[in-house]
Amino acid sequence: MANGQLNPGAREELRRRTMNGPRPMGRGLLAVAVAIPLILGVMAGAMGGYLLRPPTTSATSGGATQGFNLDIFDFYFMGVGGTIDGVKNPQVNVTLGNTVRITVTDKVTMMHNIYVDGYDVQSADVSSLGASATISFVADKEGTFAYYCAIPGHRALGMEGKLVVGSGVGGINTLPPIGPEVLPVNDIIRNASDVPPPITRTTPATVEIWLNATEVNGEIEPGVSYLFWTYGGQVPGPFFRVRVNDTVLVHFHNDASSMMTHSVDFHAVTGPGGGMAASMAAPGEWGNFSFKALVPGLYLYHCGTPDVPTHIANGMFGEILVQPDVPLPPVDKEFYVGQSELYAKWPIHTLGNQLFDGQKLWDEQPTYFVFNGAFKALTGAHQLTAQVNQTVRIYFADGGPDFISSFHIIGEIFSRVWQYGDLTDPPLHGVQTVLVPPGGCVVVDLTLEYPGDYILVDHALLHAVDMGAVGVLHVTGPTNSTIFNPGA
Ligand SMILES: [Cu+2]
Repeated sequence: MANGQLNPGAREELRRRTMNGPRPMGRGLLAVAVAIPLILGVMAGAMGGYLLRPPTTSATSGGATQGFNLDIFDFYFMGVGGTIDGVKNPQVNVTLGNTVRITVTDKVTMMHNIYVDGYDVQSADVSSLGASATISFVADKEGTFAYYCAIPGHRALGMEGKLVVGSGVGGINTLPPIGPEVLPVNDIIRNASDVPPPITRTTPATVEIWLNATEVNGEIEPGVSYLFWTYGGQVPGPFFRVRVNDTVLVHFHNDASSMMTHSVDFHAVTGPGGGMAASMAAPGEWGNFSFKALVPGLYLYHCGTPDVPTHIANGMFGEILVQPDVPLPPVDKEFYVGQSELYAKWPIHTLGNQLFDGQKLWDEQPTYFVFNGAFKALTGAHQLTAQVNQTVRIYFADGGPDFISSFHIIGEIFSRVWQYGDLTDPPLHGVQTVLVPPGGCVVVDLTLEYPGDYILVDHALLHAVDMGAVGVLHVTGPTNSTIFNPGA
């Protein structure tokens, strides 16, 4: 069972880092060797504020009381006693009108809890071996309801079972109301022009790059806030530029305010995990490593902390360009665009504070597709601008985590395409749409001959016009009726 294997791996990873972990290279922070329980304790304590709602332990009068015990492991529930004894994520059957009492006991040291859908009851978090918590509620709604661990990502990793009340048919199983909008929000939209200038150096060097993981409230669309997990406070993370054969010192820091452990896996790295294990850092920690940029190209980077798809979907990806010996042809403007999906609890356009929904991720049912973090982000104040007769280059990545992008610009044709971000081979010419896999990149050039608004889309058009993967390239300058004549 894959879920059962994940934890020993993660645990081993933590143990290894604790014993042999890298020493911070920068800003004078000291590496502190701490025992695993302490690391996990810090993580647990830091995540304590991440409850969907305050712990609920309601004892209400009902019929008879039915009690159940569940042991908690990473990442599943295990029935204890009675008909559920030894059953993984057991179905819990109760009689309509009875009082249900469920006690969960932590058999590991990672933080977990139990939440019951439809009844909106959540236990206190348990995070130490043998710690337990109990929920109690009256099963007054007939139907089948999910119970699961409400720590972000844990439901998707397999911590879910069913509560069947009465016949299990029907009943009220609606979403609780969306929370009020969390304010203030930060602008998490990465400006598409946020690209460092080309490297003009002609020989390799040692370069240092700095990356800070932060969890910040931003807007998916006006009136819809969401807790993004970011590199540097924006989505995608900062654009890095190095040169082939450079030695790159990566200074990865997980902000002390974070609730989660984070890391970074650079696809430009030749080495285990792309640096994921070497950079794994609990809140407030550093995880540093170096690598040699052996192969030119445009590469994705992303968080490698389990559950990885959750971390990417919440915003943790970016691009690093490894410039070739022979530079690409110069252009007038360069832009940076990253596509990804958002998986939200409530339907698209629901106003308020959205929450990540691990089940939607598990089911591969995104709520939004976005460029640079938010619904139709690269429009209005964030649109791309250029002039007639300019050449434009777009560095495009698909962070995913799960969907291919069919990148297209309505009304334009890519004059050069470095497919898959390969900068060693000659580009393609005259391409309308490029396929970009999750975990991949592409470099495209355009020449601009006629003014107007050119729309960047994922040409799986539902992803664009309805679900948000839209940008505008606003081109100003003189018209030319031999190129395009709207009145002919
Ligand atoms: Cu992360």
